[in-house]
Amino acid sequence: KPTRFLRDYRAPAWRIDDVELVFDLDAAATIVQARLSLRQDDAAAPLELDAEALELLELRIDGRVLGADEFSLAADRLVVPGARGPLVLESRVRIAPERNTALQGLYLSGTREQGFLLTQCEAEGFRRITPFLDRSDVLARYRVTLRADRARYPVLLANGNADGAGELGDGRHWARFVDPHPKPSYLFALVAGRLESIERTFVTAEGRRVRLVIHAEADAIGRCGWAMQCLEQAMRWDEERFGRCYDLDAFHVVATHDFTMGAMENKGLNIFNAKYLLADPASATDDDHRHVLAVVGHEYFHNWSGNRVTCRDWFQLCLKEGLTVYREQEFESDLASRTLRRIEDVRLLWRAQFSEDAGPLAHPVRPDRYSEINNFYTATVYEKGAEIVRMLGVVLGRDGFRRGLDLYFARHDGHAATIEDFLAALGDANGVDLSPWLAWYEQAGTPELRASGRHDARRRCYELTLEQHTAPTPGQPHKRALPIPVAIALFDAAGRALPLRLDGEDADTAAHERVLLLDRDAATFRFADIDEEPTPSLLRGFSAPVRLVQDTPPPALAALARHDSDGFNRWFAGDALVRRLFAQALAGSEPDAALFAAWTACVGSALDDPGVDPALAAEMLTIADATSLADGLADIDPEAVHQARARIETGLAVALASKLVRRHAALGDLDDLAVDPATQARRRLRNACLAALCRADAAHAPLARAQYARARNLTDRLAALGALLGMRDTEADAALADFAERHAGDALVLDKWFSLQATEADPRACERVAALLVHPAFRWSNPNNVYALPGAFALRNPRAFHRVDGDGYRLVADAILRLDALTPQVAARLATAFGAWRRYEPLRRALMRRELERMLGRERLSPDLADILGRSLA
Ligand code: HT7
Ligand code: ZN
Repeated sequence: KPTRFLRDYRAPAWRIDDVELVFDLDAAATIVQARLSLRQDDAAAPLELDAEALELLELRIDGRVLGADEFSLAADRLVVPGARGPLVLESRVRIAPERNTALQGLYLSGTREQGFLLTQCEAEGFRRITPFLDRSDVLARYRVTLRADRARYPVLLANGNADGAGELGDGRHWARFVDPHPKPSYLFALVAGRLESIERTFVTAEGRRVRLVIHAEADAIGRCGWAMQCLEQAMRWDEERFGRCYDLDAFHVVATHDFTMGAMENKGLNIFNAKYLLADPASATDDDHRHVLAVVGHEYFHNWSGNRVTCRDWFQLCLKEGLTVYREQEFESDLASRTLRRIEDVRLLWRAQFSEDAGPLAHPVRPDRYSEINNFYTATVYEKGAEIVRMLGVVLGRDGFRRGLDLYFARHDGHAATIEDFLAALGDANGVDLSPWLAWYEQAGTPELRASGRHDARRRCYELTLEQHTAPTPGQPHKRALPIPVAIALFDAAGRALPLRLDGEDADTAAHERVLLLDRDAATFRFADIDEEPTPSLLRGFSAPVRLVQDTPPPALAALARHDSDGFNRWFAGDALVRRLFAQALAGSEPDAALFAAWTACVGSALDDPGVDPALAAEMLTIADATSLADGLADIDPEAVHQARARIETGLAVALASKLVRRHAALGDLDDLAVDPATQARRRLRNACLAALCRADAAHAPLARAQYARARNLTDRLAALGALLGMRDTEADAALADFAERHAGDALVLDKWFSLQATEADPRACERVAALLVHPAFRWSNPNNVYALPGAFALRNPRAFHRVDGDGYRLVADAILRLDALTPQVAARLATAFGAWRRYEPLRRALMRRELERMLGRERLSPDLADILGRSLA
């Protein structure tokens, strides 16, 4: 595919005001009739429509059938050179949903006999349904009629409000939908098939009665209750926190097992990967329950941040995704544990985004070029995009941010907007110029923030010097200084937060926590009235997505890890200690005994203190993963990273064994089936204790065996199985077999079983994965299976993937090539596992490069995969 550039953006030459679609649905051959009312804004521009994988049966303009010489149809484009607007274009095309394994456009979920039809149109799938101006700045009103065999497709759904239904004879029926809200084509959706549903009524703050309907196949409908509760909570929360109400008579949600991503926010008809919709304690873990809450919220929140106000073009993808991830994070933080959500988000940012930013696939949050847009649904666009919104929230404050968002929605409702529009609305509502923040969207790479403090006893002040530096990334050799908000508190020796008054400020206004803005390469902030050397707590709540390098001595970090009033920063300080220990272990030296003792004492005190949130204690016990610990390293030897990490992790467990036994026992009597945040937090801690104990000493195996045998929920059963597998217990294989038998036929649970084996930090996981690829429950055409097995192996098992004999690389490269012929988007996602190849030691580097070149040398690669491989090797 040719590269597209942001700088080449032109407003559409033609626009579509109204769309009428009629579908005659059938898995083998569906006929789509479209009637488009087109307007011409640029008299010189020919009519060019996007069209892919369509068999064109007929084309008319203003009722007249066009002859073959009046238009041309190439691989991706339908051109009508002589057309002059305004006009009505009618097309009739045939498509084959059951042969659509790319899962974009109209496709079949499940089998021809049992499955159902559905669509996925973001980003460019609508052009695989009908010829169209398939770009997000063409907003049209849709009227859609679905016709199908009633017995085979009893449920018919499309966006908008229902507008009639009836019989057609021959056992066929029809249903019509009208969507009053103009929308871009990527938000179009239809669903047809045999589905069951659950339903509730929701009355919005504006008084609208809305039918909430969740649809799933018969064997899954019993697991939709949790998602319904989450949906109601999300709708209420968006009204209360952001003043956003729902705007149609019905909101439909559908679960499918065949989906390349998490879910899709189609207007009034969200479609979900079953993994993020179905949940009950027997078949979903606590984490799954929280993910359902977050994803249901995320898709619902898109109704405003994405649908009512959409993106002008795909370069602006972060406009809807960054903002919606931020809204989702706030939703979960308000409803469950804010500290836990923040720790998890930062862990994800470090693991997925910082590493993306450090390699050849690095790109700005708003890319300025792309060849395949599907490859830009990345951690950078989503997670770093959300971090930018969070920073704006920090500098504007809660009320200022709300004012700004209100103005953004009011100004751009029903339109397609840009990042500049977003910053202008937030700035205008608060009387500030936010244009310097554009640099965060335009510049790739993770800034390094250096902080050094100096206490001046004579002048009773504390000087904090902050410096920023961003290393070059592909295509961006020189970096600008960014505005970096640094939330800070200073603690005295007794752990009390000190009033923070900068030199020259009024004494009365001193707050105990404040935000410093570093908006140049370096700056020094001088705090007055500081009598003794304070302990600085920096970047509180992780106020900016930077790599913090601080000169805070270990005893001060240990003090923060014990007493910081910000739960996130307690964990953050503990993590800083872990990283220093890890650096020593990796260098081959014995970890500093005092440092080790200080760290284990912090974790131990979190374990002992009943006043500490158990979720925080669990996180303090769970050290950073290998990918995140290797952040910033060159010539990585994954085996050495594994050994160094294991040494620290096991050392902690051994040092705290008696405390772990005590806390594990004390947490013994939890309600097995409760999923409220408090119970989840205690269960999390209990399972973190179990994992640590099993790591410390094989003598604890009976605890894991007993938990496996007794478990009544999936969280406990899976945690016990993981512990047995990790310690290579003699009963691990029997437990694995038991688990597979117990959950046979449950695809989502078996995916966890696949993942557990694929991510076991043992080089032999490679052979295990190879064997599981022919397991009857594994299907190459199912993205969840692929992400759970070869995907988990490639992206979450660095020790085995990077096996020094290169077998891990070969296994994954073979899988990618096989997948590319089926579902290119999934193949491309897996191929990102090779992206960081230049950061590894010479042998691995050569082996990875060889596999990249082998894949790139294959004929007929998809544009998706060719793009990732080409950029990786550039
Ligand atoms: N907005 C959704 C994106 C999405 C997608 C993109 C490309 C191909 C398939 C896809 N399925 C869903 C997801 C979201 O809510 O962020
Ligand atoms: Zn989204």
